[in-house]
Amino acid sequence: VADDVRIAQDEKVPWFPRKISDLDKCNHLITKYDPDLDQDHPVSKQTLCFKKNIYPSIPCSGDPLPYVEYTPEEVATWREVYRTLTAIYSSHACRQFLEGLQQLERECGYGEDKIPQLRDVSAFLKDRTGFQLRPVAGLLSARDFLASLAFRVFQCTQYIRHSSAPMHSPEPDCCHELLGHIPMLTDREFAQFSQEIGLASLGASDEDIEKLSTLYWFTVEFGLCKQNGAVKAYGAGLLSSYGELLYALSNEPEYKPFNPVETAVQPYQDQTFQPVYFVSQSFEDAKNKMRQYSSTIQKPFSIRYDPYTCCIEVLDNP
Ligand code: HBI
Ligand code: FE
Repeated sequence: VADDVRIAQDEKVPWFPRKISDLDKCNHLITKYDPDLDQDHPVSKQTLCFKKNIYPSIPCSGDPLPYVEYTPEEVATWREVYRTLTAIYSSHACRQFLEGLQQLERECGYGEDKIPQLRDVSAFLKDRTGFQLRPVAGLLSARDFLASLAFRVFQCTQYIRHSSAPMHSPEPDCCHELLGHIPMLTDREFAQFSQEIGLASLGASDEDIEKLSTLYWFTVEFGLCKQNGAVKAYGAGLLSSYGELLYALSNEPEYKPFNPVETAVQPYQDQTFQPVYFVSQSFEDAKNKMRQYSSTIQKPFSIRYDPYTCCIEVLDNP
């Protein structure tokens, strides 16, 4: 209690979740595309229904994730995305991704004929790496999104892009989550890397959140890594985009070695392909570099995650 009071009084420290149920308060959506106003980005009726009705009422802990009945049109969109992407994974995706996807196909019902249900995928991940999914209605603020990673919770959209543009989605949808992110989250080293970005974000200043977002962008979303002398993709934004996956591994873009201090201030945008990609030597190397970087973020306290209680312990800096 004393800790709570002290930190609450220090107005320089933004609020952050201490226990997993606090994630119910990490639900600040960012409206980038308002489907009512932006006619260039059609969304399905079901997406609208998700966005407007269902999600605000789903608590983080407790009720099982809802099963969704997808329409035949939606399954057709999934099939096209699945077929197109799986055709190039073996040459373009990193080993951990391929192994994860294989396990999901064998043990979690992944395939082109049906859209995997978040409830099943969440249970599968929980067994592998302790990650669990939480349905979300769209883009969250960077602070809320990163905070959930600290608890090994991945906030995940459950609706699918519009059928008129199966290979493109301006916002995350379940194709991006299920094909881009989930296979990587079955890997222990990568899961730990993801959680550590989240832990670094708790109570960080807006400026540090901005840098951590950028690091997240160039690793978890658009990261490349060296494997057996070749460059492979591990970023979910690449692994869920046929066009950019081909482009990123062509000889057109610039590559730089992953180095958090430099990567954190690299400008980026989400409207076209990235002009530069960062290449890690391995996840272990990326994790060590990120840990070193995080230790330089100034906070008036330090934190520790207690895996038994899934709570954050706050410790005073000596
Ligand atoms: N919200 N739902 C959702 N999914 C994301 O991948 C996501 C987000 N909000 C912010 C974000 N990603 C990144 O741009 C980083 O800022 C963390
Ligand atoms: Fe993503």
